[in-house]
Amino acid sequence: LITLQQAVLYRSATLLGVYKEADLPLQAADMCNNGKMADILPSDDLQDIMTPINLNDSLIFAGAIEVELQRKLVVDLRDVARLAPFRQYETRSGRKIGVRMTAAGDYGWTSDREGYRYEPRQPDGDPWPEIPISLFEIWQQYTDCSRKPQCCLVNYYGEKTRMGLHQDNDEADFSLPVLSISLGDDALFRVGGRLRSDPSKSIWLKSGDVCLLTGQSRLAFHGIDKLRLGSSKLLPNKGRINVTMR
Ligand code: MD6
Ligand code: FE
Repeated sequence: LITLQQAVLYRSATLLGVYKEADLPLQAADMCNNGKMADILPSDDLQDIMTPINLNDSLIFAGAIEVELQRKLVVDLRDVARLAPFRQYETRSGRKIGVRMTAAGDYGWTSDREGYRYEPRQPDGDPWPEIPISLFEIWQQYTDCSRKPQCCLVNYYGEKTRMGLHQDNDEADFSLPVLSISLGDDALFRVGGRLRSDPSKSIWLKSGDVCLLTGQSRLAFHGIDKLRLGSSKLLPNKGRINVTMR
């Protein structure tokens, strides 16, 4: 677990605080995981069903979501994309990010020449659509966290799209997990440690896999090195969707 000092350090770097208690007094951290820290996940029920792969303390539930539900998630994500189209954002330096992104929930992740941040509105001023219930149910099942995720980020990877090593550290409370769902083509996922230079391990994430960054791995550097384009039949135009809730 991160020390308090580290937490304060990370918090000062927070842009717009997701899970900021002052903004959301009804969502106190102790509502999560029945008052326990959210580091001993998943719920007991789930551990009976499936043992996750532990990759540098990230937890990977291989094949967690069956094909029928994967299809339903894609349908629901199309509805999200109708209200909040996938966009190609720029970084502060003006470089175009290869992954196309949209979001649902109270906040979406955006980036432009002013940098990246969580925003309560889309770049065109519209609010983000609601997080589909189908996705929220997966959050509930795998995190044992009674709080709703405030941001559901949806990333689309086409041919040759990568995601550089990064930490998910713009949230206000790192005792809460980040859950990811992979849909479509296989992707080579790399997870290291708290430092960019820490040794890393890799695994091919497949359609229907659920991955949790929680506890020791919550602030681990991670990224996507490459795709196996066309390895899945789920998305008619190939590619991969990764959904992360936090
Ligand atoms: C991806 N995943 O799978 C990138 N972040 O396309 C992430 O960036 C990620 O898998 C936080 C938690 C789990 C993840
Ligand atoms: Fe991430």
